[in-house]
Amino acid sequence: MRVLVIGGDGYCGWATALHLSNRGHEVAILDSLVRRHWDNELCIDTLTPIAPIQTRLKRWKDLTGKAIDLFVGDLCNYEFLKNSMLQFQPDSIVHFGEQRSAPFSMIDREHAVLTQVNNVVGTLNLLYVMREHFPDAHLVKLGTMGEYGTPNIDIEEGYITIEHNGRKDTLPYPKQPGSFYHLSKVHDSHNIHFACKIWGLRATDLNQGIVYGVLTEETGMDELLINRLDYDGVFGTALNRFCIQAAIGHPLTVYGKGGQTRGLLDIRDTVRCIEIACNNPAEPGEFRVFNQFTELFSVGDLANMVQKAGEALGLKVQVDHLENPRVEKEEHYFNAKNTKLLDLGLQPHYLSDSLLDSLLNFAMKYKHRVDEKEILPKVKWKG
Ligand code: NAD
Ligand code: USQ
Repeated sequence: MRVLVIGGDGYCGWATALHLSNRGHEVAILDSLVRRHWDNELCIDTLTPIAPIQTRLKRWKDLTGKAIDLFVGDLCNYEFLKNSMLQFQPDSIVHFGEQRSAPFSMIDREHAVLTQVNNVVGTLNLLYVMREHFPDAHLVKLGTMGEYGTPNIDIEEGYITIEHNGRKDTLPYPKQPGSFYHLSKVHDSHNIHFACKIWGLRATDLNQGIVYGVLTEETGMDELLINRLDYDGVFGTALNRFCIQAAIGHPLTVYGKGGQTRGLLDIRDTVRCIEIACNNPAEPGEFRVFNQFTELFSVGDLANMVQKAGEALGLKVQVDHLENPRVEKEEHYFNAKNTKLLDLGLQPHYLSDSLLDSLLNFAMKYKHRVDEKEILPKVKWKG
């Protein structure tokens, strides 16, 4: 299969591009490298020293003999996108290419607008290229569990059957996102759903939970293939951040009470879920939604697990409860379904002592690169 990985220089995209290439697919990466630019603007850097994309790809080719094509440019540039896709002729398009940080989208008006324009316009351009030139291709779009928010009822996979005044229908599950970033994903979902309905496109929206970990079979092959691992208060996510905080002796930064519960998954499962979605395409006209996570944890649970694993390695780990910079429920019901990917064969890597151990050891290896000033959150939802 020919798979175009949009956003293939990023955390999930890089691991996925290599995994698909290793599994024998013809892979191309399309990326504007804007994430590296945002890091520079914010004066932050990944824990790990990531090589330039061209160096990464050359190393991959030298190691495995497998070539990955590269298209450097912006998804929001329609001509560039169209020409790249006409050149590559994808069967599947895996779309990771968005601004993905909730705090980044809440910095100020400019960052909210940038996030929504970048994400919504990029996805809309892609839908139009598909309609004009690739009506049979399968779009595998990265959504987020945060589209649903934290309702007081079970979360289904995309749709819910409702009975109202004696009539019954299956409708899109209600969305209550918690940041302008998460809202951009909801807007994308609506646009993709509509495009499937009117043009007969086929799409899978993967409502992914928080990804943790850094090593996959492929990115671990060589230091030049190393993946990014964000720890800063803007792009760093909960469990990854806690491991790096533990490694440098910084108190773990639980926001508020810590009862915020989310779906999480290992990056080794992210790459596998994408492969499963590509291998089992949606039907023409179908807008299919999978919830892509393997376990539910509260932020407080995650901090306690890292504390325990860190202490077993001889680290002294303190858990702090900071004033919550976000507006979100800190204690709530959360029960989300996630059976569709399991039914298609996903065999999860559950969070284990050995994974925490390896992530903590990894963090300790690169801890000299940590800028402690970037750990505490600086962006507040209420400004
Ligand atoms: P990332 O920032 O590491 O990677 C995103 C990549 O997309 C970057 O390389 C960036 O340069 C590129 N990009 C952004 N806008 C672009 C544009 N307009 N044109 C071309 N390239 C563009 O992010 P990630 O953590 O790999 O996340 C990838 C996707 O997965 C996002 O859509 C995100 O919403 C989703 N997701 C991520 C997580 C997570 O925990 N990291 C969890 C759930 C969902
Ligand atoms: N949190 C802390 N301490 C921290 C960091 C986060 O308590 O140091 C809390 C947050 O307040 C929040 C939860 O942990 O309640 C998750 O925050 P996060 O920064 O780990 O994740 P989030 O902002 O939700 O975004 C991340 C990715 C995003 C993806 C989303 C999946 O950046 O791209 O869409 O996870 S989900 O959370 O399921 O929507």
